[in-house]
Amino acid sequence: KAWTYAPAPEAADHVRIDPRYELFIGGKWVAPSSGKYFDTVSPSTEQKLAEVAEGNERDVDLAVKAARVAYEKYWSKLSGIERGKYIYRIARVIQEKARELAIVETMDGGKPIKESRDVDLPLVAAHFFYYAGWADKLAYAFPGRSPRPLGVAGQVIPWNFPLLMAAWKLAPALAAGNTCVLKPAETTPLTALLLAKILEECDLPPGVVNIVTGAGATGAALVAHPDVDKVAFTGSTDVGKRIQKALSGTKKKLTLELGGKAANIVFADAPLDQAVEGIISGIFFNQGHVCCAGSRLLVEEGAFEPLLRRLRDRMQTLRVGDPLDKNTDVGAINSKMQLDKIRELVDAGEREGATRFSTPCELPARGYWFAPTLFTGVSQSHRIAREEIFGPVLAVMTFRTPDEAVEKANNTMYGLSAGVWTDKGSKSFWVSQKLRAGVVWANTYNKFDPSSPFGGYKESGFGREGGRQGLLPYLEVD
Ligand code: TXE
Repeated sequence: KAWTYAPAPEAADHVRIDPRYELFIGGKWVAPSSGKYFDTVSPSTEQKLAEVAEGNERDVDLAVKAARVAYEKYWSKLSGIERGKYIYRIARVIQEKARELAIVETMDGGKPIKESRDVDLPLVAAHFFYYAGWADKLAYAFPGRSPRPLGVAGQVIPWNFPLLMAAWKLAPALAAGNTCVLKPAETTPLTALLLAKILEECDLPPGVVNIVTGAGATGAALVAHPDVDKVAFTGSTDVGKRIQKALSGTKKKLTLELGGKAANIVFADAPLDQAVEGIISGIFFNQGHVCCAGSRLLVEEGAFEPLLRRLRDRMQTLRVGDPLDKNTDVGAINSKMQLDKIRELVDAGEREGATRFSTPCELPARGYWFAPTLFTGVSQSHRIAREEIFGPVLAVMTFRTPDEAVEKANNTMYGLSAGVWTDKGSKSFWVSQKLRAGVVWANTYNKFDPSSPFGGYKESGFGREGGRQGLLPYLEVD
């Protein structure tokens, strides 16, 4: 099989990536005060795409000040209808530029173009459209109460859905009347910077949204800034815990969306062909870089053999390779660091005695790749059954009764999502009531909608994003 390493020519025609990006502060492109830049690299080619400003404490301070001025002088005084108009405009321009944004997302992050084109970008636009609609209806959202914005939101996002996470953070914050400082992840800063250009094109008043790129230290400076009123973080459970500690005793409101180790539970009466598709998309979508990935498959014993046979057959058809190729199912691992983490956990799985099966495929010599993998013979104490791998690796276990399925599914420190596959509606309701997870999908997986709240139980975090509930973290509701 031939692999293409460079962007397909038709894709490259549709994007313009500047050689260098500055910080977006107070509506202007500002050089970082340290004078330092870092490279953002395509994980599928290891080619440098651009250099990006490394923001430090001083830059964060400038951005928070710009956001404060914009909040006091302008944004908080604007009517909901006017705020909504800006947000609708942003949604429309995102739709117009969806193709370019999808290609850049794929080049910078490694996800297959068919996902960035058909999932990420439509959802990004949908989030802005959805929250634009709430901007003038806050009083109806909370009848008899008086919802007020909090002020300046400091938002730190990860690299698995770079533009979608920016939309999840910015759209509700702006609709609720807050101004924002956003810190994108260091491996995927480009689409947030293209979004800044879209905000300029939409004439969003200066300072309403500021984008400060950089690594973890930039994020730490942002969440620690004394004039930030609200912190929203999506990322690792470790960093989330550190932020929670740092913020305790301050005035800041906090929401955390952290890791997961979701169980996908398949009963023997489930439509197995349909379940196979849900299991495959549940774990291999976006190379498994998904906080709600269905990374533990729990199968009722009677269905184990037929389901595993179908799963292995289906895994052989997955196409791994150039993410810009429209036929690719599984793209590149986002970074060398993430690849090392996946390898370490897979090695641990083999050492601990689980049986490995991987899609037979020839991986490109350059770039970061990992073949879709499943483990059988997994016990609950194995690291691959307990730790978030955040890669295309599925741990398969079995159960005999619905009670045992629930007990195993809940046997994790996480509680973000789960899936249930059964022909019986009553069983899916019974199981989903017992699962300690923020989202439960029945006979489907990875379905997202801006009107649907998303968020975790236990160490998967707290607060909800999406829906009317997604407005709450950005409002003081008296
Ligand atoms: O996450 P980090 P990493 C999980 C997943 C992955 C692991 C490590 O298991 O393998 O975390 O990924 C910023 N203060 N998830 O190391 O470091 C950082 O710059 C403030 C699950 O990339 O948490 C980036 O913008 N900010 C998850 C963002 O936090 C800090 C998505 C996330 O990076 C910071 C990502 C600090 N002290 C990883 N340190 C999900 N829930 O979807 C780093 N950052």
